[in-house]
Amino acid sequence: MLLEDQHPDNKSIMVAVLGAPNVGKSSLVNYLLGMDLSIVTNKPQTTRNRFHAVLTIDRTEIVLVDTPGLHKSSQELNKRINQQAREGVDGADLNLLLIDLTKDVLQQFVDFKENIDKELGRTWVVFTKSDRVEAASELPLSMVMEKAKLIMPNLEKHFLTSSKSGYNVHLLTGDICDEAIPGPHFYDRGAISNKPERFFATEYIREQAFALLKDELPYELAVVIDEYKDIKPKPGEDGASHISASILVNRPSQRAIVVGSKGSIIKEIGTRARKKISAMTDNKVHLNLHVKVSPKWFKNNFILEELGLPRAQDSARVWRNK
Ligand SMILES: Nc1nc2c(ncn2[C@@H]2O[C@H](COP(=O)(O)OP(=O)(O)OP(=O)(O)O)[C@@H](O)[C@H]2O)c(=O)[nH]1
Ligand SMILES: [Mg+2]
Repeated sequence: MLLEDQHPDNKSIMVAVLGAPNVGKSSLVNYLLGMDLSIVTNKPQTTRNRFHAVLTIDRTEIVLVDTPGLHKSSQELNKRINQQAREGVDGADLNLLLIDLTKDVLQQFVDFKENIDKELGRTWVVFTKSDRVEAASELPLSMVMEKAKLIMPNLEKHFLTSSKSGYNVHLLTGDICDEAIPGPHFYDRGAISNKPERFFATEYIREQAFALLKDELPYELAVVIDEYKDIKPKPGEDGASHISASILVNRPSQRAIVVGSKGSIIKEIGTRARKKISAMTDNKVHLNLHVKVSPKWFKNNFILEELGLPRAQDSARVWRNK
């Protein structure tokens, strides 16, 4: 629904942020937004749901669509995560295809074309992590682009960036603004996402679990909210959010690891997540965390839908022969 009473000079653009897992999509979204909204870890497949992150510069609204990293997998959870990424391009005016300079660059174009499995509209290439490559500004990126266009002919220009140092991100922002289309904004001024605070609360808990746990465990856990109550401030008393959440794991042995010795790990996850939720909501937060064994939750349609991951409509077509 469009907002009413809009300024006649308003412009808007929707930009899908795409690429393989771990290339730096969420880091770029956060840098552009100027806040740590999207979760970032050093592990691939951190982002599971696509969402809008909204940034307004003067009269221009940029709606960034953060998406999960596209990858090959025949597992139900990953198929649904991939579907989130594929649907992220629907309605986008522009796509940013992020390519990690620390990995095989051309292979990323080949893999992306195969995994996205649909025609993309206008697409710019954003080479990421320039700070991790020696003499990055001397890389023959124009030559790389010529080869990449043989794989994906609709690629337009490219940028060499770092979300760590901010290198060239302002150029990207400026060029995106230049492409914005005159017309009304989709979001109220001040709105930063289409997802509610409770979504980000689960994300911040999962982010800390990803950071503190290793091996396959991060991929076999999920977070669901059991209760989220906002208590309004009273005279002389601050308001607070009371949140109860469950970390779902696949096996009892995983429960013991997430809880940790004398509850040390779950306590640390809770402390770190609470700080981040509190910063986001600008409110005091009471966070109650539990660990629940929910065998094969990642194959359970009911739980996957609750996690915002509906069944991939075309999974049969996309994943045949794989
Ligand atoms: N040095 C450096 N590291 C970066 C940069 N951008 C991202 N990273 C790191 O790369 C890792 C992955 O970053 P994310 O932003 O989570 O990547 P993503 O593409 O969103 O990953 P998924 O959500 O798993 O698809 C993290 O450890 C980041 O800190 C960058 O410009 N420079
Ligand atoms: Mg991400």
